[in-house]
Amino acid sequence: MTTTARPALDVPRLRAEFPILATSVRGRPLVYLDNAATSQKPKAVIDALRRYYMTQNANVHRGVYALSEMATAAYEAVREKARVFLNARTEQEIVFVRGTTEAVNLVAASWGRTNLRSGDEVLVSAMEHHSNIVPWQLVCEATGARIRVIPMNQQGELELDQYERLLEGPVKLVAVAHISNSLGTLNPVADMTRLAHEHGAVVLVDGAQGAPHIPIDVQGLDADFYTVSGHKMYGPTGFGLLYGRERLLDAMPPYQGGGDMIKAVTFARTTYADPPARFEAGTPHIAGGIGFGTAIDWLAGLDRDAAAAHEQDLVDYATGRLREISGVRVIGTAAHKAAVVSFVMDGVHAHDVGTIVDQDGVAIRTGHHCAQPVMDFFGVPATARASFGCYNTREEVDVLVAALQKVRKVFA
Ligand code: 7TS
Repeated sequence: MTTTARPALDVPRLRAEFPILATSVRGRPLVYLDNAATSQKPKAVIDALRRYYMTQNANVHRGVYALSEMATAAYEAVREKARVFLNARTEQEIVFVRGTTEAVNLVAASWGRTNLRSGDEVLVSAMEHHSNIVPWQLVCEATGARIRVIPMNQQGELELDQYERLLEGPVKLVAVAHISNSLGTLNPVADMTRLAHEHGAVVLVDGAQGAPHIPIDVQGLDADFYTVSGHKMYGPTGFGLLYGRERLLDAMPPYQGGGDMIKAVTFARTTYADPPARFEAGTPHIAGGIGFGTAIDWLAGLDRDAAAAHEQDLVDYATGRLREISGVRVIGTAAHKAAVVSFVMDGVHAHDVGTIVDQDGVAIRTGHHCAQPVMDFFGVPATARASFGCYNTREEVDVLVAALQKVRKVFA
């Protein structure tokens, strides 16, 4: 069952780089299948965090002493790495943030409050994570703009003809996930961006689940904004990126006020720094940024095509094996998917599924996955979700499936 041909990726060697994958949970080897929530971290990233605090720790952008200069250089070097990682044109287009949630809130608060007016429309897709819905609702409440939803079909694919129809309206911005965290759908964001631009709308792509799984080219996608959560791509928590087209960032007001984002301050008047500093008030997560840079280096050393093929194999394999279990239904069957398999089991709440498989050391997420509208659409309260990283294996899928067979017996 586990021996058919697989894409060439040296998974045992990869796994050896992740210390936590060698640990046990409840006396069983950890089977970590919750990578969409957060990935595990390779030793190189953990070492970078430790090295920073052991040898480089100082605040950035202010000291004249050697240690602060060293910390600043190490932190700022990450901006060029991030530029290359996303294929942005300039470092000025790379804003350091906490993650996708902060990135979307920044764009909604700054770009949104400046550019949205009563009567304008913001399009979000039916499969968005709450963090790509609620910030737009907040800015719509404040400006009188309104949200419209790009519908999806029963496979969990966006209805592109409906999307084109919606674009005929007074749409100012389209906010869409690159890859859905609850369904795994890979959306055709390059096509969607082209259509939006033809209608004069700006596009934000939520890349929280994109960047970990496929090489990102913001120029190729022609996205206006692209968001990254470092912790989902083998980096530390609390650090991510907002890519913004330079022309748009230049025209945007600050998001938060404080140190590091100004040119000059008097009580009468303050002038603001140019992007990206304008959007980076306060002491940042310096160690997180440096660790994130190491995660980018680590990914650069990975054969990303082979990793994507391996993850695709896991999705296909898991989908097939789950269908062998009576009463299991896969939610999200798009033709183009990545790294996520959501499912429900007849007569068993997803939380019970999660709790029982945990007894066998299997970590999966259960619940609404911060995508309640997706649950409503499919008429389920929750799903169980296995989500893969490059280090997962078919054998781990087999452990999950065996654990699910036990769930089936318990609830027979
Ligand atoms: N957008 C998508 C598509 C996501 O999957 C997530 C997190 C976010 C935005 C928010 O990212 P954050 O890094 O700012 O928290 N998704 C999940 C998940 O699927 N399980 O836990 C978090």
